[in-house]
Amino acid sequence: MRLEGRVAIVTGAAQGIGRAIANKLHEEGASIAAVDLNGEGAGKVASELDGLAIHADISSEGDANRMARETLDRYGKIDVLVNAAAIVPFVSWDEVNFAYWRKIISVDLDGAYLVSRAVERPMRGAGYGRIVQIASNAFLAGTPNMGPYLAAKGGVVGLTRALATELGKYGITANAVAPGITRTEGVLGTPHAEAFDFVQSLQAIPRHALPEDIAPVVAFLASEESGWITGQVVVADAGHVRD
Ligand code: NAD
Ligand code: 4PL
Repeated sequence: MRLEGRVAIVTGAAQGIGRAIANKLHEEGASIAAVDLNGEGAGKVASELDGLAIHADISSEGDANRMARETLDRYGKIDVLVNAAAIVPFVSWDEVNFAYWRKIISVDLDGAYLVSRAVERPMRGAGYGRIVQIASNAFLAGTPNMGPYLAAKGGVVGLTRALATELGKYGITANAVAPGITRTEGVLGTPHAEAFDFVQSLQAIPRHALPEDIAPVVAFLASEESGWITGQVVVADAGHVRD
């Protein structure tokens, strides 16, 4: 129970990797604020975990600030932010236009900034915080059909380094977990679903990744005991990409 007495916000908690993270952090003792654009899905997860559901769009500054406020109203503090909400696109490069580029950047990068900023002030006041972004090994591998996503996730790595530098003096760490292709509702609903066997052939461990393979890595970085690690990206992909 590494998170006993802790309060954790998890964005993208309605399904997939975010949902597995919410479950894991709750299992470790944390109170959970489940945030999602899918309000019904967030409500279902929150009720399973006796947590707080927040229907919010992370790309909206007003929603991001309301997310922090509602969590503080209910639980009185924010110890952990895990930002797992994102659009995971499959789009050929020739189909990418500027409006689509902006859409992906606004959720996958601007959203990461907005939710981090929203929790920063209460964490600073408390002198403690753990911020964990979900990046992707696609940024390292240069995975096809995800152009704006690669750019956004690279930006998330830069944001993570900036947050670590700027907030370390307040007792706040910032890290990212970079999963490889993982069996989630989002990805299984796209042509990425056909890539699992190929990617498996590049992994050291020959099976498909599940959201439950990612959640324990996040739980460690969300815990007090990871306190000497900050500004890092932990790749969790069965050895697909190695730097
Ligand atoms: P998913 O599509 O299954 O779930 C994403 C969740 O985020 C959904 O519930 C969706 O409603 C929510 N969401 C989307 N836009 C939002 C917004 N603007 N505001 C609030 N909520 C929003 O995705 P997943 O595969 O579970 O991915 C979760 C995270 O893991 C993402 O950051 C993704 O980039 C990352 N990731 C996924 C994979 C993979 O292969 N599944 C690999 C590497 C990284
Ligand atoms: C290797 O982040 O990292 C497909 C879909 N393949 O979302 C990802 C790889 C996908 C990835 C990702």
